[in-house]
Amino acid sequence: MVKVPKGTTLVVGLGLSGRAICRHLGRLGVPFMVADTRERPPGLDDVRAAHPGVVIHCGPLTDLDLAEVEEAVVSPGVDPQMPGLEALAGRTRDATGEPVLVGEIALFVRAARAPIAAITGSNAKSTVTTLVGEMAREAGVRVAVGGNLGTPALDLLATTPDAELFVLELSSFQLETTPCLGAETAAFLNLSEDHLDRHGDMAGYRAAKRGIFRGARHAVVNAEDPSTWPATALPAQDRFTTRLPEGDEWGIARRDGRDWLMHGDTPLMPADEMRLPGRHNQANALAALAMGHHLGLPLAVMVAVLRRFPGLPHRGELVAEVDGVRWINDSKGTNVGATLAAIDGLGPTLEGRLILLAGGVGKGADFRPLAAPLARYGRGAILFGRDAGRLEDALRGRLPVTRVEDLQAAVARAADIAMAGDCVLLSPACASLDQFSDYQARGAAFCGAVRRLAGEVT
Ligand code: UMA
Ligand code: ADP
Repeated sequence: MVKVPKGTTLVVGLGLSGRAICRHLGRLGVPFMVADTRERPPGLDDVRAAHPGVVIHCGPLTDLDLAEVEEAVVSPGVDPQMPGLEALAGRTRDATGEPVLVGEIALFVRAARAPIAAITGSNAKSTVTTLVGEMAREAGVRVAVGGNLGTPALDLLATTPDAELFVLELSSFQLETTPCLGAETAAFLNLSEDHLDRHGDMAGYRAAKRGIFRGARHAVVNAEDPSTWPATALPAQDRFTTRLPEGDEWGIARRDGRDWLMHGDTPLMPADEMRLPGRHNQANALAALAMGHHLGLPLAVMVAVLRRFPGLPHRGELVAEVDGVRWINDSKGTNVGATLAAIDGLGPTLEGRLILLAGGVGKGADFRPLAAPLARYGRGAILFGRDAGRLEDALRGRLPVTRVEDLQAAVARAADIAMAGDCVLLSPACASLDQFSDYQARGAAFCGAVRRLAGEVT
């Protein structure tokens, strides 16, 4: 047994968040040690060099004696129920009464001196987070943007010490270990199946996400998705919808033959002047506008950002058009809800002409909701990766389905069957970790394969 000494904080995980937690505790002068369940975790050499003398335990957490640990700060990828940690459940710190087991965001809340705009949801978090950040920056606010999006929240405290606003994308993993976020504005965008392998069921997943509202002054919720609504009313709340707005909702109305983004009765901008395509992105824009409005950002500035924002890489990104076939990289479509949005966004112009490339780690999801839209819009589905068999079971008989070994083979197969006017969409409905380091690597592999194809053709 390795004893964690009295008064010592335990950092669990040596990934991006774990290293940021170590840097933060180092800056505060808090005594800490580190543990990771893996034999050779990714940040080992980095942490050894940055924090000489700090004890690092690699291996099962059941090897640790946590009887006197001051606080355990776990990384988002670490399940708080994991063997070795379960004994901490329900334990509180004598000094503060806070739970002994928390995550990185709890430390962030304690240290942050500027308001927080926080965004969660099964999908569209990164897009809305980036939009709100861009809107604030363009309005002259000193803003720091990060969280699940990439830069760990705790690093923002050091990189932007004079921040006037923090815009954070937060995952269910991060919210689960945050006792009270206290956001100035908190958005819960949508809920569809994801991470059931970790949260057990939809109720557990939803409860974790709803944590975004703890201590919030203002909520932004999806009028069409009651599962995003807070359990108890907050001081202020805005609702967005892709339908005609009721009351002062943010919504869409048809005026003079065009769809307009609206706030209640007030037209804001024609939806087709946004660079982001599709109905789902109009919902994302409305959520960002509602948050920005609450933060006091000028409408003209927000609209200008929506006019120019091209979208993030790997989210419905057009890679190339080869011989009349469009190839689209939606590698960030890592769950069924995201892939449905991508298909629905493209589908109506593509009756029978969509070829979907999907597969990877399904995280326990039910793939059957993909069957009906694919039967309508799809020419075929090409499946790869660990859960290709489960996808095939869900789609069999609804459209032609082919199983291949990997993404390279899927691209080659798609090139064989695609005809001019078709669209090949990589939107895997799965995580990438069986065959890639992350969704970016998967998207980059797809883009590379498509560009090679384009090179061979031209
Ligand atoms: N791990 C172990 N043992 C450990 C610690 C981690 O096996 O002791 C494994 C985890 O199970 C996981 C991997 O290591 O498979 C990484 O986990 P981590 O918590 O160390 O991850 P970080 O590198 O800190 O990255 C995390 C987020 N990752 C996760 O939540 C899994 C990143 O979101 C985020 O960008 C980063 O913090 C900065 O805040 C990625 C993600 O996939 C993009 N998020 C999920 C999503 O968006 O769906 C939630
Ligand atoms: P997140 O950070 O939540 O994963 P992103 O902004 O990165 O969200 O988008 C991820 C994927 O979600 C995109 O690739 C797209 O397919 C899908 N998506 C975007 N907007 C929406 C929406 N409003 N509803 C459902 N899916 C969406």
